[in-house]
Amino acid sequence: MANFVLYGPTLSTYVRTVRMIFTEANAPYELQPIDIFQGEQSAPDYLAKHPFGKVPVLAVDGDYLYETCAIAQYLDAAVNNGGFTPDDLMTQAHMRQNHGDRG
Ligand SMILES: N[C@@H](CCC(=O)N[C@@H](CS)C(=O)NCC(=O)O)C(=O)O
Repeated sequence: MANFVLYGPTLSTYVRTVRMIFTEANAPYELQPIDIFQGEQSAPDYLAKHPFGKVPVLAVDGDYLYETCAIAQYLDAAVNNGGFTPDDLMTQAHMRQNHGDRG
């Protein structure tokens, strides 16, 4: 299995979405807290991982993914054989629709 590092604070609902997938799939990962109240997401080394300075970021064997929906879709396939993704296309679309960005 790949080496996963999740960047972000545990108080973030977006970060929690990704943590729930790891937990439900019983897949190991490392959590790297990012203090968004101290502006750590705006540091140059973090912006190299996420050009818009948001959390979460998922590192997969040193390659970086951002946007929770993209991370969730990748992770479900990578560690859970797509078990969290409905077979029905319309249901899939509603699942992704409900995760739309509100901020
Ligand atoms: N569209 C992004 C939204 C992520 C997002 O808004 N994260 C918030 C924390 S919950 C954040 O990074 N806030 C810090 C900031 O905006 O500087 C995603 O789906 O990952």
